[in-house]
Amino acid sequence: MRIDVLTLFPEMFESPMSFSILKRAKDSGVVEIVLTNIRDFSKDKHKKVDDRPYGGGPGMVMMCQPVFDCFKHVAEQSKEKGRIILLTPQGKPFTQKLAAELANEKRIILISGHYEGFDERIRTGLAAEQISIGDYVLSGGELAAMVIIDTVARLLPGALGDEYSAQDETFSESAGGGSTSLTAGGLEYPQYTRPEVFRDMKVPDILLSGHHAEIEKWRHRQSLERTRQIRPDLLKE
Ligand code: 6GU
Repeated sequence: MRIDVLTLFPEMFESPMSFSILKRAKDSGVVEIVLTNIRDFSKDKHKKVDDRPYGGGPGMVMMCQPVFDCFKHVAEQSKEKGRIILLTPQGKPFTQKLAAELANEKRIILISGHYEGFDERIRTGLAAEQISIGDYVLSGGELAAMVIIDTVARLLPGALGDEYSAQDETFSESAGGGSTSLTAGGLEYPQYTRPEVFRDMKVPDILLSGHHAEIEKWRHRQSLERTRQIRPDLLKE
């Protein structure tokens, strides 16, 4: 899969992509991530990319020219049109389901804004869909783009190494990984590892009992109870 990112801050992406699963997915060619700096396409003599909003109001708005020219340059690098996605708090919510859908694409093009937002003609002119990663405001779309890249990349075939994929099979009902916290639409049950007792806190007896059927039942009950307490909205679905 090819993921293009149009951004004013390509350097922000370096560290998250240099570790763990994302690094391996990149190194093994499962995913190709291409960062392009929008500012390089500004035709303004001061490389301006934002301006004051018509009608007044606070903040600055991302201008059409640099984004349209940057997009044209990026689009032409591959025959694949791809899904064109604008990162904004006004977008549809990013979910595991949407991540799975994006993981089926050959290419996605993420456009990260900064400042108060994008000139509306960027969305309409590029026929971009808008995605938000949650109901809070980030100072830019870069962190949102990284969240999407990480979530999508780990779903690609071959992205998770052997030690992970083996676990995935054990928990085949989970939303996509041994380390996921979502189990069949609810929250994950509590996990423990060695030692059996740490500072007087003991691992539940049931987990040491070897009764696999009972352990499964316990985990299911724990999962349901946690979901009811913390995320009742997930049970209504
Ligand atoms: Cl995609 N962008 C910004 N700036 N803030 C957000 C967001 C995106 N998703 C949630 N908050």
